[in-house]
Amino acid sequence: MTTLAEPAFLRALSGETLPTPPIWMMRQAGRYLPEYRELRAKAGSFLSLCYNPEWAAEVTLQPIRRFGFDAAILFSDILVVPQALGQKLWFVEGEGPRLEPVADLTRLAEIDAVADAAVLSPVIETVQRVRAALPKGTAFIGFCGAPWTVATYMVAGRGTPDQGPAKALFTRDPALFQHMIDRIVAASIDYLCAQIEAGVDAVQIFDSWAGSLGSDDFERWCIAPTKRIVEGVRLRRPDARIIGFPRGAGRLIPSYIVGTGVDAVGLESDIDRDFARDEIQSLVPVQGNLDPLVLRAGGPELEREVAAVRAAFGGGPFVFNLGHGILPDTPIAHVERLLAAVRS
Ligand code: 1CP
Repeated sequence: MTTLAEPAFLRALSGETLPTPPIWMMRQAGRYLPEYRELRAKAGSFLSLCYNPEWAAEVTLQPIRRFGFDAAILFSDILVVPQALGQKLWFVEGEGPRLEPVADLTRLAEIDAVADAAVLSPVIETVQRVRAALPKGTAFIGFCGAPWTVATYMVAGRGTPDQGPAKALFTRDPALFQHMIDRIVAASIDYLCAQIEAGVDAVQIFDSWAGSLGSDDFERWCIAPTKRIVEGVRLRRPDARIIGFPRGAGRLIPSYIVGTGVDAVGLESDIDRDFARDEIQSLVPVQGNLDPLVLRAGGPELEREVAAVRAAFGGGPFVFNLGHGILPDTPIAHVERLLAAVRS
C-alpha cells in the first residue's frame, strides 16, 4: 500500500504521478567518482570490492551522500549468480568479465544445479549494512541479471557484440539451453528473495541483451523465464516490486510487460518517446531514458534533453534515469546540473 511517508521512488513505482520525478542513475556507484576509484584501488580487484560487505556498502552509499539520489542500487554484479552456480569468474583489468564457457552437456553437468548461498552471503550482508545506513526517504534497489543476458555470458565466457555463441547454442541444442535457463531462473528467485528479506525495497531485472532476440526467441528466452522469476518471487514475497529492463526491446516492450507481469520498466535512450508514453507508460510506470552521452557532453543540450524527457513522461508515473549506465569519464559537474534541472 502507498502511504505519504513512502520514498518518492516507491510512490512513482506504485503508479503515482509526482510533480518532481524521483531520480537515480544506472551505475551511479562507479568510476566517474574519485571516492569510488580510491576504494576500488584499495580493494585491488572488482570482485574483491563486490564480495567485501563493508566496502560494497560504502560504494553503494557514496553517490547518495554526494548527490542525494532518491534511490540507492546495491553494488554487485549480475555475474555473481553464475559464480554461485559454480562457474569460474574473474575480471580482466580494463577489459571486463571472464567465465569458463559452458556450451555442452559435460560442462553444464559440472556446474551446480543449485546456487551456493555461501557465495552470495556477503552480498546479502551488504544489503543489510546499506539498509541500516540509508536515509529514510531514500529507496533501495536490488537486482539480478535476466536469464537470457546471464546465459550469454555463461555460454561465451565473456561479453560478445552479437551474443552469437548463446544464439548458436539455443539453435543447436534448445533443450540444453533451456536447462541452463532453468538453473538461472531458480537461482535468481532465491537471490532476489534473499535481497528483499535483507532490506531492498524493489528489485530490477537487467536484460541488457534483450534487443538481440527476434520476436519468437524474445518470447521464449526473455519473456517466459522472466515471468517465472516474477511469479517465483511473488509466491514468496507477494508485495515485491519488480522493475524489468529489457534493453533494446523497443516495440516488444508492451508484450514483455503483459507477459512477465513486472511492475515497471526501464527505457533505453533511443526508444521512440511518443511510442513509449502511449504504449508503455499507459501500462506501467517507466524509468529512463536520458542518453548517457548527452550527460557526458553537458551544456545546453543536456538542459534541452532533460526537459524533453520530462515533457514526454512527466505526465504519468515516472522515475528519471539514464537509458544505460553513466560513462566513466562523465564530469561530476554534469551530474550536479542534471539533478538541479530535474529538481527545478
Ligand atoms: O572495475 C570496475 O570498476 C568494473 C566496472 C563494473 C561495475 C562498476 C562492472 C563490470 N560491474 C559493475 C557494477 C554493476 N554491474 C552494477 C552496480 C550497481 C550500479 O551502480 O548500477 C550493476 C547493476 C551491474 C549490472 C551488470 N553487469 C550488467 C547489466 C547492466 C548493463 O550495464 O547492461 C551487465 C551486462 C554486467 C556485466 C558486466 N560487469 C562489468 C562489465 C564491464 C560488464 C559488461 C561486460 C561486457 O558486456 O563486455
